[in-house]
Amino acid sequence: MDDKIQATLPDEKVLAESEIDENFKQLFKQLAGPDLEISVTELQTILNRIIAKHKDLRTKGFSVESCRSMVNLMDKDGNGKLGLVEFNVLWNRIRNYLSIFRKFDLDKSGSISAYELRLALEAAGYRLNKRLHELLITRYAEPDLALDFDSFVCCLVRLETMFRFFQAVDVDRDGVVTFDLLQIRLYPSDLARGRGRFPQTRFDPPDPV
Ligand SMILES: [Ca+2]
Ligand SMILES: [Ca+2]
Ligand SMILES: [Ca+2]
Repeated sequence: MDDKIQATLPDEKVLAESEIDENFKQLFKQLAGPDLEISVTELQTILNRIIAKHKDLRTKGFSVESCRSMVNLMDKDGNGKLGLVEFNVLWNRIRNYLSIFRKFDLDKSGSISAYELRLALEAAGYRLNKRLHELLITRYAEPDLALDFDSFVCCLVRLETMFRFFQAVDVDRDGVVTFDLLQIRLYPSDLARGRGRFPQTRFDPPDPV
């Protein structure tokens, strides 16, 4: 099997505060409370309230750990919470993941099997090798080797963030990133939080697990 790991992802719209529609802003205000920031536990409450309405999805709910991991991945300004713009990006991703989940849950089991995951990721633009697929299953699947909805979301948030980060720094798209001081200055929060592994001159996409 081809060992190359690639992703062809559509550009992600990161809307500025002024571009986000009023309904979403109102929703955000209710969810975020007076500090206008969504904390890890607020995110957990929100997501679990949403999935409770979708009875066709298999899940034991989003754990604090998975919500913390998502906040860390989406927290661009590094304040440990999600502001309006950051939450809008996550919200749009989750909506997209929900429709992918439904579309590729071919046997309507409410979960995503290893086979369904492969098809879903391919449709989403990822070409992963066998080893990475196995790693994802090991990391995110239940004992029956299928992913619950919450694990699927966490898996895709991580995968997408890693690949977008990689593409953002791989400006000449040759699959190899050479870090220089300028690039490091552009992504200080990523580096500070130790996202990925950074060998001295080359950066290959890290295993997103
Ligand atoms: Ca809050
Ligand atoms: Ca933030
Ligand atoms: Ca299924």
